[in-house]
Amino acid sequence: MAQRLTDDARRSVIGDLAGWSEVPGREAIHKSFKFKDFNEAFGFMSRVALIAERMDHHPEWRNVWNTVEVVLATHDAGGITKLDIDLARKMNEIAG
Ligand code: H2B
Repeated sequence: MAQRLTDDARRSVIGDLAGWSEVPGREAIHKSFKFKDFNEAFGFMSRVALIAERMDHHPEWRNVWNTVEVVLATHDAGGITKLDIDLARKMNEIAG
């Protein structure tokens, strides 16, 4: 199973992830992605879904028209692991 990051590792790595921050009161990270319209938002979700499935690591997310709110945590580990960081980086790349 993926190992939870230490407090120090978590802080430094999240500091380098544009737009991502820690969820208050929970060991998880979140970001709100904003797109031009629903088509772009859903296109982003579709591309991410294929990668998430390949990683066997899945986001908690919510879409309202052009916005996609994402929370990442590793449920099996009860916290944030490298899998969350890797998926967050890929989401940033895909969103452009
Ligand atoms: N996604 C996330 N975010 N955390 C997990 O711990 C996780 C997952 N575990 N996707 C996987 C699937 C697990 O539940 C299945 C059984 O492999």
